[in-house]
Amino acid sequence: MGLRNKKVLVIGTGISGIGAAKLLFEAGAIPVLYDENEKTEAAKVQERLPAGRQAAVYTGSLPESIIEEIALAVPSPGVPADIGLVARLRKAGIPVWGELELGYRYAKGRLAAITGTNGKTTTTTLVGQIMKAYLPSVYVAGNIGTPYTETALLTKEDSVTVAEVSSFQLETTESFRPVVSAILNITPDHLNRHHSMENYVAAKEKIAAQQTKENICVLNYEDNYTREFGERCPARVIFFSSARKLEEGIYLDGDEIYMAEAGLVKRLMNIHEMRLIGMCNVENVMAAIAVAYHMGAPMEMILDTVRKFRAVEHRIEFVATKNGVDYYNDSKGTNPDAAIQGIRAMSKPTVLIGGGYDKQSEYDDWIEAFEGKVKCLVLVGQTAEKIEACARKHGMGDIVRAESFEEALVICTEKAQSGDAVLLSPACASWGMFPNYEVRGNKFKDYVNSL
Ligand code: UMA
Repeated sequence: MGLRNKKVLVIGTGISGIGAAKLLFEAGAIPVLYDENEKTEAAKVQERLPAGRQAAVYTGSLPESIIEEIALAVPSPGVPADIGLVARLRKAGIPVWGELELGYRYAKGRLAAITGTNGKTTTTTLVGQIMKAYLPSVYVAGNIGTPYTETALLTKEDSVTVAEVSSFQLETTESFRPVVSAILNITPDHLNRHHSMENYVAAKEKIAAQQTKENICVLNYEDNYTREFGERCPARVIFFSSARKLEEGIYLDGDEIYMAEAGLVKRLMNIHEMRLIGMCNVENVMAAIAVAYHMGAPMEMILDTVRKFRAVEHRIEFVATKNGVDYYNDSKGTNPDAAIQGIRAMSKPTVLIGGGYDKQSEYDDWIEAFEGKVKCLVLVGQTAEKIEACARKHGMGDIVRAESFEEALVICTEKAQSGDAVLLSPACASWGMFPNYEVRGNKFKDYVNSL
């Protein structure tokens, strides 16, 4: 569909909405911006548009007449695909392309896309660094923080985009077709948005929906959902495994990573050559190697970048040692499964900060993963009560509820003694207390650095 001179409704005026509007201006379309939040100031939204460009901005409610004027709607990732407005648009026969789909339709060059409940930021960042070492025109975009619509405009035929994609974004894709895709793992998350595990898994699998056997989909053999998906995936599947030798694919045997390809087995590296910690990161590295290799990067260049790569910010990130206590920021542990990786990576008695926005998660597996390492659990936010009840059920004794994040920080410092660790790995999103996990993680780091 050509968009020249057509009115396009952009739903949401966060970074994706502004990215989409910029792309639409370039495509000759007429973006109309709408944000459900009545506190959004239209003038402030205008200021974020490119100089000299004007768009109609509606906040709070959208006049019904607009629906009759538009040719396309572009919801932001945070807009659920089943809300009333989106349903009305679909009923009126208006195509709905999510911001990711819009970016995809205008991007040039080749695309590698990575999803998964956990590890996608680390894997995307690593693949991005590898591809940048290899090629001159590489963009890293998507859920990682730079909307895909922003970088799509910059891409050329010889560009490579490495995109982190979320289930929120994949839900509203149609023609999205990466050259190489990857699903790292699927564990319960965002169930309040997707309503069921089945819907969440279906959204993740959309990453490969338009792929064919000419394309590659990298999947985790040790995850039941992704292993099973491998049997019906439309792309050529490359598995990775942290627990068994594979006849074809990338796997861990002892401390060594191997690649089996067309009957040949090649040793790639020892995991102690990596600067990342935790088995989750071994899996991320294996997936990144597979993605980069199938995007054409030479293996020596891939391994060289892996050896130099450090943890991404907010993911089991070492902050500092203060008064003999090691402080780790895992603010990106926004669901129980991610937080399990966080606590597993700890080797000292740990004071743990948990709690935040309620995504209707279950916390049993996370609390079982403490394995006696958590000497005190400090809880904040909407989920504090639910987590406390769950932790008590599992026999956890020292639990403190803090009224604010600041109070939680002070309690941690009081509770931790020399030789202990303090870990912020909340198992919950930051929403409600912070705009995003980065702000939460930075607050933690600022506090630690001020000690
Ligand atoms: N809004 C509506 N109607 C709604 C919902 C939201 O109008 O029904 C409005 C809000 O009032 C707000 C705007 O939409 O003004 C926010 O849009 P958004 O929530 O899509 O946020 P963006 O700022 O555009 O950021 C989005 C992603 N956010 C979400 O998916 C919630 C960012 O992922 C992503 O980095 C960015 O696009 C660029 O691609 C964040 C995230 O938390 C990091 N992702 C989840 C996760 O990783 O678990 C999926």
